[in-house]
Amino acid sequence: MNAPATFDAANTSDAPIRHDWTREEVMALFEKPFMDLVFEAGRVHRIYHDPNKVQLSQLISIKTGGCAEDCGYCSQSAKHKKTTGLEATKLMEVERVIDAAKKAKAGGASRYCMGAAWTSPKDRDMDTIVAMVEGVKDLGMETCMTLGMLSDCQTKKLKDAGLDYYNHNVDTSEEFYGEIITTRTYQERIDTLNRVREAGINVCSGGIVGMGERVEDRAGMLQTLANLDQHPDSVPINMLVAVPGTPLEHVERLDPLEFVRTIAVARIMMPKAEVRLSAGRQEMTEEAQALCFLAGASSIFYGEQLLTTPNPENNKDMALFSKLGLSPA
Ligand code: SAM
Ligand code: DTB
Ligand code: SF4
Repeated sequence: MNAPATFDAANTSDAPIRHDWTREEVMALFEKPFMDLVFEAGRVHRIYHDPNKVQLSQLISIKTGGCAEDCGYCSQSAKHKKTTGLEATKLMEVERVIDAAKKAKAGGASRYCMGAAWTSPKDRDMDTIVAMVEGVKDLGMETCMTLGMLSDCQTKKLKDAGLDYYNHNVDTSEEFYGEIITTRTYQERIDTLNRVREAGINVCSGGIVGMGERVEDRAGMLQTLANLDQHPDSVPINMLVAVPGTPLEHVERLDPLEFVRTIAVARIMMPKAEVRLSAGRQEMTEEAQALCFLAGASSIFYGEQLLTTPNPENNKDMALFSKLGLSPA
C-alpha cells in the first residue's frame, strides 16, 4: 500500500486490540479533555488507517416501512405510522436494486448497503435477497445487508451468496435500550451478531447517539461492541435524525462535540474497525464532520438518501473532501 509517512502500520503494539474494557475505563476516555481525546484517537487512527482516505458506503431501502418492531427513533415502525404517515412498500425487484447499485458505483461508492424494515426476513423472500447480493457483487461492489434478526439457515444462505457484511446495531447501552425498544431484547441482537460472525460474514454494528441517553449509555454501547469476542469490522455511529411523528421527535439535540467524542472513543477502543460517520450528517456542519475525521472516522454513508431521510448530496461531500484533502478509499 502507498501509505503516507504518517501512517505507520508497524507500531500496532501502541494501540492494542482489547476486549476487556471496564465501564470506568470507557468513562475515563469520555471525560478526557477534548484535545487530549481527539489527539489520542488520531494517533491510534494513524497506526491502522490512512488518515486521508474515507470509505464510501451507499444505502438503499429495499423494503420500506410497516415494521412490527417499535424502535422509538424509527420512521419505519408500523407503531408510528399514523403520526409519520410513512407508507409501507413491498420488497423491491432485483433489477431495480442492481440498477441503483450501478448508479451508486458510478458515483464513487464502494459498498452497497441494502436495508429492509423487517423484524427478520421471511424465508419466502430469501431467493430475492440472495439474487440482490449476487447481482451487486457482480458489479464489483462490496455488499452489506440489514434485514433484522436472522436464523442459522438464513445466515448460511447469505454467506453462500457471498454477502460481505451484515449490519445489525446494538443501538445503545443495555441499560437504556428498554427506553427505546420493547419488542426485541438486547440479547437477541447480540445473538444475531454472534450468528453472523460464526458464519464468517463481516460484522457491522454500532448505534445511535442523541436519543436522550446519558454519557454512561454512550460508554456502555461502545463497551458492548468492543468486548464482543471480535470487534465489529464496521461500527456505524449515527446521530439521531429526529423524524417528525416518532416518539423521539422532540428529544433535545446532542452537542455535536459529544458526537465527536463518541467517534474518538470508538476509534480508541476498536482501533482496526471502520468507524462510520453515519446518519445525521445532513444537520452537521463541515467543521463538525472534519473533527469526526480527525477523531478517527474512516467511512461515511454517501448519496443523497439514507433509508427514508436525506443525506448530503455527492457534490457537497466531494467539495468537503477537496477542502480537507480527503479521497475516497
Ligand atoms: N430493521 C433492521 C434493523 O433494525 O436491524 C434494519 C434497518 S434499521 C433502519 C438500521 C439502523 O438504522 C437502526 O438499528 C438504527 O441504528 C439506525 N437508524 C434508524 N433510524 C434512525 C434515525 N432516525 N436516526 C439515526 N439512526 C437511525
Ligand atoms: C446504520 O447504522 N445506519 C443506517 C444503516 N445502518 C442501515 C441507517 C440510517 C437510517 C437513518 C434514518 C432513515 O433514513 O430512515
Ligand atoms: Fe424496524 Fe429496524 Fe426501524 Fe426497528 S430500526 S422499527 S427493526 S426498521
